[in-house]
Order: sequence, then C-alpha cells, then structure tokens
Amino acid sequence: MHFAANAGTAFEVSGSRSPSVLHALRLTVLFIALASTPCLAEDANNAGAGPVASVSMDHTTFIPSEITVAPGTTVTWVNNEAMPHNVADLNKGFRSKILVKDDKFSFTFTTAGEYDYLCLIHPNMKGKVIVKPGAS
Ligand SMILES: [Cu+2]
Repeated sequence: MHFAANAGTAFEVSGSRSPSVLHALRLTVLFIALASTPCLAEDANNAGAGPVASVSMDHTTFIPSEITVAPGTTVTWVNNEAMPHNVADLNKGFRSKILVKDDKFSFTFTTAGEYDYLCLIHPNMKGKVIVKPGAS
C-alpha cells in the first residue's frame, strides 16, 4: 500500500515536471530500436556466430576464385567495383540478387562439398567454395 502510493507519486512527479526527460527517453528507445534492427536481420542470415570468410568481386573476377572453409562458415561476397555482379551456385543452392558497388551477399555453408558458382551477368566469372571438415 505504502509502496504503491510512493511509486504512483514518483511517476506523476517525473511526468509533470520533466517532459524533456521523457522525450529523451522516448528518443533513446527509438534509437535502440533502429540500431538493433540491422543486427536482427544479419543474425537471421548468418545463423549464428560461426567462422567467416570473404570473397571480393573486382576486375570482373572473384578474389580469391577458390576458397576452402570448414562447415558452418559464413562466406560473404562483396562487390568492390562499379560493375554489377551476382553470385549463383551452379546447383542452385544459393543465389544473390544483383550486387552493385559495396553490396554484400552472405551464405552459410553447413554441408561439406564443392560449390561451383558464377556471376550470371558474366558467365566467365567463376568461383568455387570447398567446404571441408578441419579447414580454417
Ligand atoms: Cu559479374
């Protein structure tokens, strides 16, 4: 009873006296919501915090054109030039949208094997991901 009355009073005081505090609080909540949204989207794609590797797209070439990774590795392709590219698994296991400069595409390889892929815009632009237990 006593506690409840105090809590109510405290709420009223802060509400009527410091609207700026409430405003700041509201902004903070909004900021946290905005800041955490990309993280959530990224987590959904990455399926956890496993090992990572990256492949660059530059000079109409995947660099490196062949990488060997352990199962569970998330590979991120980054287009580093003005030429648009994409990443398409020959066995249709993964396929990115068209990536313009600085766009990224990630795929987590869970199953051992060899994954040949290419850029559908430049069919001569090819790469390979080898997924092998024990690779780093
Ligand atoms: Cu391309």
